[in-house]
Amino acid sequence: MPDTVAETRTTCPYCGVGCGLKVARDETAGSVTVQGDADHPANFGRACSKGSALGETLGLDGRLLYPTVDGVRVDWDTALDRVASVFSDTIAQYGPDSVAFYVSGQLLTEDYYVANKLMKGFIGSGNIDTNSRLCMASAVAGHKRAFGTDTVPGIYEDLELADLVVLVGSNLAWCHPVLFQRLAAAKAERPELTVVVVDPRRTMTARSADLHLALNPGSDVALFNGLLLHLQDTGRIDAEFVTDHTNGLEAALAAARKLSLADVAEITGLSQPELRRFYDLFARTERVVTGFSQGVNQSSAGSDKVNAILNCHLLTGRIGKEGTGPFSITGQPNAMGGREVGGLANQLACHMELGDAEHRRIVQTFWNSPRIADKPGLKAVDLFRAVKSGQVKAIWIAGTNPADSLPEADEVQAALRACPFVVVSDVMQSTDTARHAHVLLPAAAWGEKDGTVTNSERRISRQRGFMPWPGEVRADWWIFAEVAKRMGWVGDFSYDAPVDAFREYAELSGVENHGARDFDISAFAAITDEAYEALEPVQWPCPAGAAPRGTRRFFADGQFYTPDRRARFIATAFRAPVEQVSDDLPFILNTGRVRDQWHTMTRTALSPRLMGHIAEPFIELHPDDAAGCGIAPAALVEVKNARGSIVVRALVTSDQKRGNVFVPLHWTDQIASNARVDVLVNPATDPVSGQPELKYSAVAVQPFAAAWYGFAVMADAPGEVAAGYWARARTKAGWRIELADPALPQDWTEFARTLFGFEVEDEIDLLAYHDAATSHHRFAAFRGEHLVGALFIGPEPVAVSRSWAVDQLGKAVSAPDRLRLLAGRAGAAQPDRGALVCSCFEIGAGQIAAAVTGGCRTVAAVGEALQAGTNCGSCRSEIARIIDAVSIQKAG
Ligand SMILES: Nc1nc2c(c(=O)[nH]1)N[C@H]1C(S)=C(S)[C@@H](COP(=O)(O)OP(=O)(O)OC[C@H]3O[C@@H](n4cnc5c(=O)[nH]c(N)nc54)[C@H](O)[C@@H]3O)O[C@H]1N2
Ligand SMILES: Nc1nc2c(c(=O)[nH]1)N[C@H]1C(S)=C(S)[C@@H](COP(=O)(O)OP(=O)(O)OC[C@H]3O[C@@H](n4cnc5c(=O)[nH]c(N)nc54)[C@H](O)[C@@H]3O)O[C@H]1N2
Ligand code: SF4
Ligand SMILES: [Mo]
Repeated sequence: MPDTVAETRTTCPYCGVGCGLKVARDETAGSVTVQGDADHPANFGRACSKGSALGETLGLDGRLLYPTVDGVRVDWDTALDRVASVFSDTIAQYGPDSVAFYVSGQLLTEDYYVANKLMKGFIGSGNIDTNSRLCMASAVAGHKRAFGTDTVPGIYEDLELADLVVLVGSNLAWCHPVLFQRLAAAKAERPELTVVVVDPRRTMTARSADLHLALNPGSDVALFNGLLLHLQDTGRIDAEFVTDHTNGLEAALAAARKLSLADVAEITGLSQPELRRFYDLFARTERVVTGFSQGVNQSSAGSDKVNAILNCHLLTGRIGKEGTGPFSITGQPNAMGGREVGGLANQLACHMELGDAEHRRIVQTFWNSPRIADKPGLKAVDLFRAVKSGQVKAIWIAGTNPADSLPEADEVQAALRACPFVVVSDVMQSTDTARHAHVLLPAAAWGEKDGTVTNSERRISRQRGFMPWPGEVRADWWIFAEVAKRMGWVGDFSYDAPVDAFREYAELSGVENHGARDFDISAFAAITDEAYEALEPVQWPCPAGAAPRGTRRFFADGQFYTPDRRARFIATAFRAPVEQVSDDLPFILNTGRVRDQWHTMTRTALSPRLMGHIAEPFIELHPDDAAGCGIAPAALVEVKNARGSIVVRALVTSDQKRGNVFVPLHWTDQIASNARVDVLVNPATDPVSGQPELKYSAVAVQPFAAAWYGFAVMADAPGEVAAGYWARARTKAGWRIELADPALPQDWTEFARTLFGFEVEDEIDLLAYHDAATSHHRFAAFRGEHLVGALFIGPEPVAVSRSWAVDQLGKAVSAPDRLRLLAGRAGAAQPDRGALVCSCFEIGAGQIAAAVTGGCRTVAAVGEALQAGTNCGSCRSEIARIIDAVSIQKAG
């Protein structure tokens, strides 16, 4: 390795798998390469497409670099004084509950701890909630009801050691790709390992499963209640475990008995043979792991769904043992850490409860704080309603983008507009939330900041900085601490470095604990600066006195954290989702993620590779529904209900059930004209957890009446876009944009110049082709030899090969080829690459299909021929799907 290359071991900032990464930064070239860390026990060297593309997201394009107040750049003192004084004045005038923080599972533990301490222990309000309310709250509530505490009993290895893995409401292949790869590798080695996927959609994960149960959305409680009864009635139970270590079975069984198998079949939409097959499989397999994620949590019955699953594991005693257990798969890199520090409005730090007077005493004494919140604060959805109603008058949002990610998102925007004082800490200048901020605070980003995160298997890992800090960015913990000091609590927030907060937090976890609370990392209470710097990934608990390795699994001994140390069965009765479809709103809107984007795309959209996978917001709908609504494949669709409407591209597929549609949550106003799906989403919440029902809203769909459609590539960012529909994406050499509008522009040439952002004096050679009869218009713009823009317009969705057009940008094009380019056809010598499948080697669907036609029949063979799927492996299931599709075509 050359001298100028520095290597850093750190942790991925995306999903809750928490992969260790090795980053090599060439200080001379300024380039960064990222690969999986072979020594990290979460991933053993693997990394998915998003982790591998991190190097492409580290530029300063769009970064927020300086504090601003009312849009004007100021120095830090001015900004911090402003935040502290407005918060202090508001509290003085209206009381502590008139202010709030809304934070994020993407903050580091140290940031989170400091923010939570300030709000709950010093301001004295419970009004700090986090985007984990949208993500993990139902899992937390379910765990607490059953175990007395929010404990994930198992570890990743259990998925590999199990004989049956049931994935409920989890698209593991796309959302936790490295954990999925570990599972796939275990299955390849032991084909008897059976995978069942419970998801209304046929996802990439479902395609790879032995059994896919495409249940009706919202019906999981009925499915698992049926399973509980089956286990009981066939005697497949651990009677000793139930007698010695649990309470409440009778009530749970009584609730489950309300439905017969026929009722369960009716509610879930699954056939009785399908149900029996699943129930038998579960009953006769001892080593079962049930992994669950947002199809479970994001529901008005989320907590009951969680407990219905936990009930089945308690009845069979399949918990805490190798290869068994319920497993809540966490979303964000520090979703778990946020739960530990008590970021939710009803918790205190270190798994202590705001509602428990003893816990309040312990924490207040330790913090030596003037007051401590004595009641839970407002939960996310209610919090923003309170902002709208004026009850909350100052809000500080850090590391999350609620204008896009909360249900009823236009109401959230209205709340932010109405709020007298909005502070936003972010790493990006322009987000849909930041545009409402009175004070914008520039945070240090991944690669700059330092601290710890905890992954889905309770493993604490270090994120380490390796980049210089640009502009005047600061660490989130520092920003919160500086405001706290300015509010008068100087001594209580004098941390010099994240390690100071970490030590304090570790110490608190051990105070008056003695095994009474699961979360204990007091072994680190006196960790030295050097040891923190060198900290290896470690699973909690790590109590003081014990070797800091941690116990690997919880509950093997049957000891839970309830007062009588027994686990609790919870009686769960099936309830239908809150919002129902009707003649006017006949479709159930499901929402979620795609493989290569992260939430509101503030970082993943910077990567051309990641944008190459799916470059446009879309709606998946069943072919019959599409036909019934007059929607052709690739047409634009308006999706709407009383809350609002969006416009997205139709992806017609039988992977959807009839009557169900799916739209990803990712696209925002920064990237598309009108595709914020949360505008449509129902704000109903689970009564126990407060988690919103993000997966079930009623909508109508109809064709978006476009007079014309367009597609363009351009070297510079699009100028003014005079079109009702647009969606843009970065490419290697510039940008691509999809366009459409109900009205024709006056003059296409003018339209093209404006779109490309050309000034009159620019020396541009603009070639045009018009076919008045067919209403096709094409433009190609050259600066010297080089193509700097191409625009294709037609009355139908434009059929030009996107990958080909993207590849032409920036190329020198000779005169004869310019005409071919205008024709928008790939030359014979340039086969169409098709939509990007393998982000790592940039291999498209067209190339893979060609390889399959040429004889490659397995994923491995495609890998050998094209390299596709041989690096991060995130696309292997998509390659398999193409092999299937092409083989069927050939056979047919
Ligand atoms: N690529 C990518 N990965 C990510 C993220 C990302 O933004 N992009 N975000 C991370 C975060 S924060 C999270 S929380 C996780 C989420 O990870 P997942 O929960 O796996 O992802 P989702 O796509 O939100 O939803 C999972 C599935 O739930 C299904 N579902 C909907 N309704 C129901 C139902 O009623 N019952 C059942 N059983 N299933 C249902 C949906 O069809 C969907 O396929 O992903 C993490 N990983
Ligand atoms: N319809 C629908 N809605 C959903 C979901 C769904 O499945 N369907 N899923 C929900 C779930 S599970 C989640 S987790 C949320 C996620 O939703 P959000 O949290 O709103 O989404 P992100 O895009 O991750 O927002 C993170 C913000 O923090 C900024 N940021 C990045 N790094 C840092 C940093 O170090 N410090 C600071 N201060 N800021 C930083 C980013 O630029 C970005 O603006 O969405 C929820 N909303
Ligand atoms: S699976 Fe991918 S996104 Fe998740 S932590 Fe690992 S590399 Fe990051
Ligand atoms: Mo999440």
